[in-house]
Amino acid sequence: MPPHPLNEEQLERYHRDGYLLVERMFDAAEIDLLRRASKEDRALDDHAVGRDDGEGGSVRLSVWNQPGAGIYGMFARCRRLVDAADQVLGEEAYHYHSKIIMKDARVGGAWTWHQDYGYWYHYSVLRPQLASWFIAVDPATRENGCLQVLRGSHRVGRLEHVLSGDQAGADPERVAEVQQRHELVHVTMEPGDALLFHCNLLHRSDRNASEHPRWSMICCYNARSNEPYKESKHAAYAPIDKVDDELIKQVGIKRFADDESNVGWLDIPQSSIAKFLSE
Ligand SMILES: O=C(O)CCC(=O)C(=O)O
Repeated sequence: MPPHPLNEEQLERYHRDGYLLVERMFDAAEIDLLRRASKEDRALDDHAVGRDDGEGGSVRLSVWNQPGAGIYGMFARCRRLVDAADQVLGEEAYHYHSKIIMKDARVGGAWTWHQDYGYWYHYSVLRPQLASWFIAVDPATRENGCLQVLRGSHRVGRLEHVLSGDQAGADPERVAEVQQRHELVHVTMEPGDALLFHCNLLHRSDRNASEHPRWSMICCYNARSNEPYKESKHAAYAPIDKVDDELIKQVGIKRFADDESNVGWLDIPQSSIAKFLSE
């Protein structure tokens, strides 16, 4: 039985609200290592895909399917995150994919209201039994486009997603109704804070018009029994080789690994969902 990092009250909040914010999930040394590694990482930059927001902004993101043995893998595989994912999914969680969102100062684009499962449904995943950890690498403020969520909106179930420019967003008519009934929360975060959220939670963010970058890492987990029923964009089941939390510092300090090369970068636009929506 894995340890249970989340207590009853936290679990209850996650299931009620569709998200749980854990402050200082990672300490200053850990998150500094992630920040330095990601900002100096040529491979991350080389594999970044730009996504226009249709409002003049653009956000860069790099996505990969295998957690790897470098510092990104240490975050995605650390017990703190994975044991909590096991808990909220109610069974063994596996790594579905990870990404770094590079929401740069002044130009970092907005995200429209969407549910992750609005996308992942189209990648042959049967049930909305997935969750993601959003880790703040930089401070996330209202000014630099922090994540916004509609509290409890995961309970409305999967909405249809429609294409608008490069982005697929949840059906605006439904979103307007959900907004009347569910509180809008701006999730401001300090570096090292982490937000665990349900794959049907409606979320968005504003353009980063500030002078401050808002980078984050998102690790997505699926339930073992819910792996895609056929080969798809993101990973099929493979057990996570969990690592002790101390390894983040050990690997991070050893550094800025040259061993991230085989993580299965996805150099394709996020909007590949367009393929499904236009059919
Ligand atoms: O970084 C953000 O503001 C939103 C990212 C997001 O919603 C996603 O990657 O699905």
